[in-house]
This record gives sequence, C-alpha cells and structure tokens, in this order.
Amino acid sequence: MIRIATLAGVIAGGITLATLTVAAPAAQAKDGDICMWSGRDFKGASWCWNPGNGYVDVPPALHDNVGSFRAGSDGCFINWIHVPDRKETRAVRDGDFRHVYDDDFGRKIDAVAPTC
Ligand SMILES: [Ca+2]
Repeated sequence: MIRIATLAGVIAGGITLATLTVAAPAAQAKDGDICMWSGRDFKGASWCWNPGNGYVDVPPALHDNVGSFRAGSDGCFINWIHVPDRKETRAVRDGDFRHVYDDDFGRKIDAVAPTC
C-alpha cells in the first residue's frame, strides 16, 4: 500500500509540474509588462509587451482576440481602421486589468504602443 501511495504522489506531482509549465509564459512577466491572454480569466495563449519594445503588432493568436489582460505599466491599445492615419485607441494605466475583454476592445486590438 505504501508503494501505491508513493506512486500516486509521483503522478500527482507530474500533473502539477505540467500545469505550471503551461502557465510559464505569463508567469515570466517582467515588472512593467502588459500581458494579454487569448482567453478570459488570464488563460489560453499569452504574450507580454513592455514599453521598451515600442510600437508592436500583437501576435496572430491575439490579433482581434484578447480575452483578458493585466497591465504593469501605462500603454496604449490600438485598433487600426486605416493605416497609418486612422486608428481607434484605448489608454491603459499601470494596474489596469480585465478578466473579460473580448466583449470590448479585446476583440479589435491590433497593436500596443507606449502612448496613444
Ligand atoms: Ca483590429
């Protein structure tokens, strides 16, 4: 019985490790990053941006598809209507977060920049 219990513990430990590995990209967020996820409640594909990166188009998995985000710095979410002269923007402040953003600007977002 002791052997079985030990084996079960190893399996449970393996599952925990696998879960942490999946969550790693967002867990590696640096101070000042704005991180976004394809799913609600900070789940799914994730990507983090930092003001030092300057203007950046969001990756394909998150293009028009941000389900949630968490901001560790000020920034600007951009939806291009016509490049380069017409855009819709949302200013983001350090500390802002949304558990659900795909019912709002998250379904439009194309890029992130330090300022609007
Ligand atoms: Ca868009």
